[in-house]
Amino acid sequence: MTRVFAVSDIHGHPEKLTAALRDAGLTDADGNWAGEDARLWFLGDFFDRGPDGIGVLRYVRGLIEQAPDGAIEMLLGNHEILALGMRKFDDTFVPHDGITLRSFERSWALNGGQDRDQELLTDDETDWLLDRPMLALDAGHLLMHSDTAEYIEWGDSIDAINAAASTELHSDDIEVWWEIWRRMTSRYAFRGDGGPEIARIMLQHLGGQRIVHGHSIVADQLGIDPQYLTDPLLYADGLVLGIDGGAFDGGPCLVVELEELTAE
Ligand SMILES: [Mn+2]
Repeated sequence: MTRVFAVSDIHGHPEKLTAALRDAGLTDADGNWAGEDARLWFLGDFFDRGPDGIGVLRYVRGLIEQAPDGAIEMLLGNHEILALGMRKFDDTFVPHDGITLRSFERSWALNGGQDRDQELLTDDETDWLLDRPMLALDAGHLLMHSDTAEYIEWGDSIDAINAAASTELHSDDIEVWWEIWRRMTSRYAFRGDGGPEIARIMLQHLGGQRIVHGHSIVADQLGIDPQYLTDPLLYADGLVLGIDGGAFDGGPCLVVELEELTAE
């Protein structure tokens, strides 16, 4: 049976990613793909906070070339939207009703944007990122970057959501882009008393038996320092798996094998 893995929120730390993939047996001692027919999902946030988002992107694209077609896929995170929005719109103000000044440059600076990533990002890399999806389903797992229900604002199926978001990402409207960034930056939808019900509704609409997400650091949810985290967190009545180890904040890069789940 094909083994399926997910990793998220590498945030500019390629050295943590390469070590974690090697430990999981997905790459060899030289960092080359050794996962045979395993599948590996990146759940977004290559960029910002840590120093070398470009290094993460280039390493992953190299692995994709080495692996069989479709073995490695990447979903977009909010920090891809932020990095691409910064590149596209820079300090242009976003029109809105409030009194604060809004721009991608301001949000990018506030959220750990790195000058070097902006300087090195190529047109080819930008085009590739713009064609990545938001959501996927594999081995009974609904895969997404952010722990938010706002994805369903784009549509009522994975394909509809990916298509609608892709159309918006290919627009030049800053207000459209800002709304994508806002949606993907929301979080904690599956925590608390109402969390399991939100998760259940997402799974009913989009498919899968369990949601897997990054974006919100698992150690924060447990009230521990990220350096002590060793495992992902299953919560919301077992319907949701959080895998963001907090790599930029002293935590591990978790490469998580997903068990095969089948419909009841
Ligand atoms: Mn994120």
